[in-house]
Amino acid sequence: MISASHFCTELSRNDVGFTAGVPCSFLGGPMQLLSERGDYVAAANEGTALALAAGAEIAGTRSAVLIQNSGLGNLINPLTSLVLTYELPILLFISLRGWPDAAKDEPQHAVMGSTTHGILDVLGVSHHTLDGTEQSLRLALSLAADAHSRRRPYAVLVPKGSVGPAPRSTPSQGRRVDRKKAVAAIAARASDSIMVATTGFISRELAGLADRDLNFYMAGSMGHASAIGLGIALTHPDRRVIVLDGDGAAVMHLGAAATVGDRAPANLTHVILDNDGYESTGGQTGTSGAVDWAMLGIGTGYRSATLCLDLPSLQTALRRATDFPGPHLIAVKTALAPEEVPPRVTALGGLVEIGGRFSRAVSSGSSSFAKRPEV
Ligand SMILES: Cc1ncc(C[n+]2csc(CCOP(=O)(O)OP(=O)(O)O)c2C)c(N)n1
Repeated sequence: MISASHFCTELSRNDVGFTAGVPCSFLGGPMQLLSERGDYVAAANEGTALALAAGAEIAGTRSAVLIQNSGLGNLINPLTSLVLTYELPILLFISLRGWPDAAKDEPQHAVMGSTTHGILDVLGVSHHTLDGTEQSLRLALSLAADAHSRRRPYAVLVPKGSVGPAPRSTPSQGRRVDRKKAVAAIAARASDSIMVATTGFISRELAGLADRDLNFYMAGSMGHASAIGLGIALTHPDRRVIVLDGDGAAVMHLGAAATVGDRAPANLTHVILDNDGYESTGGQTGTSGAVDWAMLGIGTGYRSATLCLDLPSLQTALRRATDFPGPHLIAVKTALAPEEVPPRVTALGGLVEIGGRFSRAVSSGSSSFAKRPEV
């Protein structure tokens, strides 16, 4: 395994002076060390990360992005129409979830795991896959240096376990709501509402605490929870829809808030659990720190927007969201909790089955509660 510190030293030796990215646990070690030394910008999404690197590169600083292959889709537009078009030789570190054996990873990584190499080939981006040795990193970076001299981007692919972790330091966050308690409080108010829960620990927490047929658990497609909820709310105006989002996911595709405001469905409540980090991938600092959710909600056309700092204010906001027409945005400050890892959604069954169960429950109008949350 290549240590995170060796990885960062090699970046410096290759004159990489600017990095940006979106976390993957496979690259968590270098991301943490690069952030600590001030050389890393947490980007809202992978396309933004690449555009940031492109800006720095155009302005004369050798640049790299660090992303998970699930975010390759977010990056392809600036890769093709900016980086390749303007011949910007950016270095791409892309983790390989779902590879080499998709069956050994979560199902949402299967398609991208088996196609990452091929997508890069089709786009004409050369790549090298690390084998966990320092020599493979050195070889990849010398191939990247050669590509740089030809003004071509270069991708270094990072399989599981090839780059080491760095000690995690959990910032002191003051008094915040426990994630489990927040999810339980929201589930307890759900009644016969449809719930859509975002990628990662938030879906997993909801599935573990209060599974029901009317819950749709996202496993991938990070950042699209509010758009999925909006699609359901618009096509089922007679049903209440609660979207359970994370701050990292909400900012990933923040533009969806404008679409919610534009369509303004009365039956939609969008709850954002804001822990100021990407808990699901190791608690890295995110990019939502400066967001004022209440102003954002009102500014994009939600009918109400509330920031909750404790459980009673969350419960009040949820009550109001039931009593008055929406769309409502409710943000809750929750605590990072590294020791609390909820069970995987796939413990309940296959994603196709869980999705099918949800569709049937929505169209039959029925809901069956397998578990009731305790508040
Ligand atoms: C497009 C994309 N990029 C990156 C990831 C990896 N990833 C999965 S969950 C997650 C963190 C989500 O953060 P947030 O929404 O704040 O929720 P939290 O994990 O803090 O509960 C990340 C980065 C992904 N699944 N998809």
